[in-house]
Amino acid sequence: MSLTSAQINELAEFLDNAERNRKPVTKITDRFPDMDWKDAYDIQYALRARKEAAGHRIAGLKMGLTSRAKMIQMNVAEPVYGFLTDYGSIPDGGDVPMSELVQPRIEAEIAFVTKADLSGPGCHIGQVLAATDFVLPAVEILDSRYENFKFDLKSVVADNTSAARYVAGSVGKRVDGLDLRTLGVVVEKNGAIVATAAGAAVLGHPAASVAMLANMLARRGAHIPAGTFIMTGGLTEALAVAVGDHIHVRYQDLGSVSMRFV
Ligand code: OOG
Ligand code: MG
Repeated sequence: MSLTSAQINELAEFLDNAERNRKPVTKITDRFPDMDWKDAYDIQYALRARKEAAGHRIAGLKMGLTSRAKMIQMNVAEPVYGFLTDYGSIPDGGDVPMSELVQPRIEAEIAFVTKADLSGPGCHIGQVLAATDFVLPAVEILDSRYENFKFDLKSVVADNTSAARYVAGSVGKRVDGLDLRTLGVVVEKNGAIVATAAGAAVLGHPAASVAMLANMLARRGAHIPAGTFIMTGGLTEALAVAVGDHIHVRYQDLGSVSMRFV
């Protein structure tokens, strides 16, 4: 089935309101069980247009559900992409106000910043590494607009893949001397280690996630422009956080990223 453009816009407004009013809703496929993949991304693009019309800027792109840990946790089997907003950015070491969020979860990721355009189809790791300016450590703070993070893949695509906040670290490294597959990551919550992972957890190599993004964008006639900040997806499963929690993620070769939930 294909939704009408009136339905696409109505669903984008519905999800935008859920975010702005911090009122979680039930997944939209309950109401539109026959919506297709194009409908799901059409809703996400309509949501993105609403944000821009409201004066927000798009600050980057994200891939999600790129690791087995995340696929198992969310019971889905395919990666998805979404966008990052300017108001979602939290400085490294900064405070994350819980009053603005409903049910945040954090995940450690590796982010890329590109220096050349990347286009699919057929985009591969070699092209991604050649087009990478530097990589950064990053933490995504998800906040699903669906009650208790209960969704299917189409619903979460429409909801901009639960994107809410993100923190990028400040140590940018060129990829030449790095083996991103074996790069280790240690997640600490209030001083205790709560998760560990290596870069290969994301599709065997985080650059494969960027290549997949270029190939997915190509289906809509879009590409990744030079200078894009891209989060490649959670390396570990997402961890719930509460007021007072301090998160500190250590990255081999890339320094660390931290934040406090207030
Ligand atoms: C969907 C977003 C997943 C990631 O890094 O895997 C994501 C969700 O789990 O709510 O951003
Ligand atoms: Mg993520």
